Amino acid sequence: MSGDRAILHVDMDAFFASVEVREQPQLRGLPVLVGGAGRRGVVAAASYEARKFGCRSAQPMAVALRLCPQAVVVPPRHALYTEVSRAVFAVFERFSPLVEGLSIDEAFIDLAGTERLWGPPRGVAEALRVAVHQEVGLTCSVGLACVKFLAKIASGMNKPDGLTEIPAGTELEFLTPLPIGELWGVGPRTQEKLQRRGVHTVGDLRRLGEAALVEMFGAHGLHMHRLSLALDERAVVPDRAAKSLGHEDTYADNVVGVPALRRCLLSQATRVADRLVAQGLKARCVCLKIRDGDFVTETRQCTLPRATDDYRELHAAACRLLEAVETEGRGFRLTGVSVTHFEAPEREVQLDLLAPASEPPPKSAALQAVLSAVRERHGHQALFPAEAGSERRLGDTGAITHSRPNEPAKRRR
Ligand code: DCP
Ligand code: MG
Repeated sequence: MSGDRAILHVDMDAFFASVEVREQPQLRGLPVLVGGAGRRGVVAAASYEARKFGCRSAQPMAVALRLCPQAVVVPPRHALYTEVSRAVFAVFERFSPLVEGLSIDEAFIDLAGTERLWGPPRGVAEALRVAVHQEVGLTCSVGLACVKFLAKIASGMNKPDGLTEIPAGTELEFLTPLPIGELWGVGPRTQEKLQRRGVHTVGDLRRLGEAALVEMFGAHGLHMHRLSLALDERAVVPDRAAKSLGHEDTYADNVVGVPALRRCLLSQATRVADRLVAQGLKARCVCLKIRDGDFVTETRQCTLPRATDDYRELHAAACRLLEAVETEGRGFRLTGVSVTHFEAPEREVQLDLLAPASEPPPKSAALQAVLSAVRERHGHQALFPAEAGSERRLGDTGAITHSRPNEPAKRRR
């Protein structure tokens, strides 16, 4: 997988049930159901022995017990599972700083830059599985691929206690026979619509083509088409890192009029771009924050057609957002530009090769990197776009914002 991204998706096997078996070794080898035993009880986790009888998570306990009357029912101990989850994530974090938790027992791990320390990705995946087993006493299943969604599909393929690698270059071959429902974001309604067009597998979807998919589903169609080509530019965003970054300024005197506001936004777009470059990130979503003299705050956001770290693209987006703000007769005490939805830049480069010729010239990326590097070394005023002007700012350095607006909803840790 050299030269490519290497992403692991790790998912613990029958997590709650396995923790209970670890705690009560007499349960090993038995069908175990963790969940409420009452009349309305639901199965949270079923051991693989219980699954042979058709028992599943989210099943009413009464149904599970009808399928497997000899199952041992164990009431859940959530505090214990949270503690074990922390121990498991601590092992993950030894292998890479780029760990993104999806739920209590599941994470993406980006192995970028770990090769010198840990060797090739497959070996890392094996070592991680051994470490989790030795140190926490549980098994997990791991998928290894060049993009997130493939790693996630792969981890489910050899459960429990499995390792599935999708070697670089075999992604399309792997995807072709898969049912479309395996793709992220392809729910029952989308599946039904596609099946009416004779699309059952990812290969069928690819053959249907981008134009037809966009016509049927808009942006979602484009997204599905890209997935069918194994293109998934989503970065592994570590939980500890910011999921948005931005810059805002509070002004000594209210800023009045669109030209002056645009200058403020240019200054902020430039700072945000510099920080994106410094962190090797590009962002797809731009957010404008603006507060008037009466402390009325408005925020607006938009999604860009492609991820960027270019101050001009960020500034243009912020100015478009400004057009939707009523500026007549108002003075503004604060403006801010922030970005979210980061993508891995190396993936972007690859996409550029496939993109139509209307993309900005590569010169722009090089220019942004040079400008950022100069400002990094000589301070922010060293190479500031002349049009940015110099509104008198208060709290100029303290206004860097970091937040995590995209905390995965499913997370239960
Ligand atoms: N969980 C729950 N209710 C659900 C699904 C899951 O309480 N409807 C809890 C119990 C699971 C844990 O979350 O043990 C992890 O969920 P998974 O979907 O990863 O399922 P398991 O880890 O139990 O099994 P698998 O081996 O399929 O991952
Ligand atoms: Mg699991």
